[in-house]
Amino acid sequence: MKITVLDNILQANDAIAAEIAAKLAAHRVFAINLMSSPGAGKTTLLERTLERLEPKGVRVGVIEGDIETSRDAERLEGFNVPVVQINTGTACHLDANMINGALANLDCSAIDLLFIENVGNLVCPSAFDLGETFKVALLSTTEGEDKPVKYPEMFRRAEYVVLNKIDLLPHIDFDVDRAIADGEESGFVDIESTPYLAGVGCEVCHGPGKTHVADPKPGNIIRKPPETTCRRCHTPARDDNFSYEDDIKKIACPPDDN
Ligand SMILES: Nc1nc2c(ncn2[C@@H]2O[C@H](COP(=O)(O)OP(=O)(O)O)[C@@H](O)[C@H]2O)c(=O)[nH]1
Ligand SMILES: [Mg+2]
Ligand SMILES: [Zn+2]
Repeated sequence: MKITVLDNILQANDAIAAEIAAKLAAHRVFAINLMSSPGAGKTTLLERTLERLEPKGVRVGVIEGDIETSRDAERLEGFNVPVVQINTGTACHLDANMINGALANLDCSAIDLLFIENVGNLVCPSAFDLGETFKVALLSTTEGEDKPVKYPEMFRRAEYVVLNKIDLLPHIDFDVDRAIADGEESGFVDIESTPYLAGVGCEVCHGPGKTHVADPKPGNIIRKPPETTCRRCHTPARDDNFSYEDDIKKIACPPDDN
């Protein structure tokens, strides 16, 4: 019964989101729904972005979503952009109905780009379409590299993910490659995105899993990567059952070759 109710809420939301999308398209407004956990740096990113867009003459509008206060809207006061603050009260996400209300206070014919700063929360904001052009999820290094894998919907539904606070990388234990790779089927993505994982794990035997499944040529297969290679991914924290001697047999290709 509960599931039916939730479906209805999301359906009603999607209908309003579709109207918003049509309205924005009619005014040629590009809209970005900015989502992250609290404090990941959404407002800071907006500040830095507005600094850069203002001299270029891009006409920007902002909708700020917060449970309480208009502090984020106040931070943008120095910029010559219209800002509408939504206070959600107890709601932990923005929905399309709230955006509809905010748009009544924003002249869509006077803007080219609309930023919507969602409520800081890695869970439900991703479920509520707002009629945006793109969803952008921010992940900051101080949150830990496991957040994409623990909150998969947020990072799966976002068209773009921005990794923020990279200036802090030298001071904290955050593995950029793993943050990116955890969202992928096979870990290794490509040499630019995940250089650390190149030649690690199953990739060492046959390249990225997806590629191998599509074209399982036996050429270029390394039969037995050294244990140190495997242990770069199969750390005690990630895989406490890992046994090099047993597990190496499972990835042999063909299987009886090891
Ligand atoms: N070191 C560092 N701090 C940042 C960065 N971006 C934001 N912050 C800080 O993180 C805190 C939260 O930022 P804020 O923009 O309010 O996050 P929001 O809650 O997602 O809007 C503030 O103290 C910012 O100064 C960054 O790239 N590096
Ligand atoms: Mg903010
Ligand atoms: Zn919520």
